[in-house]
Amino acid sequence: MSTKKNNPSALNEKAGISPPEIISSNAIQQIKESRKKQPSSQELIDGILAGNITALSRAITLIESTNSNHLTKANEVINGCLPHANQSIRIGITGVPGVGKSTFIEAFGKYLTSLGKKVAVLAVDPSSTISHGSILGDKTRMEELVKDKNAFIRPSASGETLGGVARKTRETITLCEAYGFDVILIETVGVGQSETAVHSMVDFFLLLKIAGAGDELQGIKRGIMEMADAIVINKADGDYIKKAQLTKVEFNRALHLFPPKKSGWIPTTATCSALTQEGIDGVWQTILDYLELVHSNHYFVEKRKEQNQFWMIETIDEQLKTHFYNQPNIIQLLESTKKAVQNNEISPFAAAQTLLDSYFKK
Ligand SMILES: Nc1nc2c(ncn2[C@@H]2O[C@H](COP(=O)(O)OP(=O)(O)OP(=O)(O)O)[C@@H](O)[C@H]2O)c(=O)[nH]1
Ligand SMILES: [Mg+2]
Repeated sequence: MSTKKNNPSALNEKAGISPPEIISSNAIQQIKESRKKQPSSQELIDGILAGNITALSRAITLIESTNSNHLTKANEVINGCLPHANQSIRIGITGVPGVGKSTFIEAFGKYLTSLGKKVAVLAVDPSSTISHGSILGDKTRMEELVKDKNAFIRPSASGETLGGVARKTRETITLCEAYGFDVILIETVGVGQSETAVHSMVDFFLLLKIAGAGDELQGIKRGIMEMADAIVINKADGDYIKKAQLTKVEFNRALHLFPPKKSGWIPTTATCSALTQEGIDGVWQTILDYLELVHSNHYFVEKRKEQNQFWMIETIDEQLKTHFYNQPNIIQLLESTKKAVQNNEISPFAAAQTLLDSYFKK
């Protein structure tokens, strides 16, 4: 090893060429320092409450982490933020791919920041685990909002299950509220169960549609329409204005067939163009009207209380399931039992019972 000094290896650094800034020893030292200094949960809480966006991002990363060591710290941060949360308006936005959700959020978000509001944009997209983020993954449709200092955009957490992704978003809301965001927009894709999850974490649920396409074409299930507090027909511009208005009337008629909502709110329909921003202010006015009603009849507070309970139970369900499926003996037994069930050697119920018995006995 002592010969190393005289070794004329090509790998040795040549005199006269200084390394580029990015790998200079100074920069490396800085990176090492910042890695060493993992902020404590109290530092993160203080940072979030002081409006430090780096602290917020780091805390969200902690929530999203699958490392079980991070769980305690994440919970400490959430608990520390909780007394300062609950002050925002949470709005869920859904609609099938291509309906214009991202463009709408860009226009709506910009409108809100122009009113002096601080806006956070989150997403619930369980497919992001597979596709690495289909919604909010590309921020290209939110070019302006990304640059806005009063806006914060965070793509969907990638978890293995919808439950996991949804819980993480739910916890992220708490942090965003403690930070001081006035409006939290949560985007989801108009298919599958993610709508139900988002519906149970927001105050107002907005369904985006486009003119001309029938319900089947738009792939929207009746249940999603039933959840909506407003249906907005997007892309009402150019040649589509008339068509959009007709579609609006149709949806209005359809909405009357649904049972009345517990909130006392009668869902509204409107048209807008995320592209020209026509009608965007009207959507905000509708939300303000809604808030006025649900504050005066106390539904707002009641719904949030119910949602808190719901998320407690959901989290228990989720964690129990995760714990069950991660037991080595269950993993093993599950494989062989699955085959037995497929071959009709044992009934699905008896098989489930065997697995559960094995879980509870250990
Ligand atoms: N004419 C018109 N086009 C629009 C409007 N809003 C969105 N678009 C266009 O519709 C296309 C899809 O818009 P996006 O905002 O990406 O739609 P999305 O719902 O976010 O789609 P996914 O992220 O794939 O789910 C883009 O080409 C937009 O430019 C609108 O109000 N009018
Ligand atoms: Mg999008």
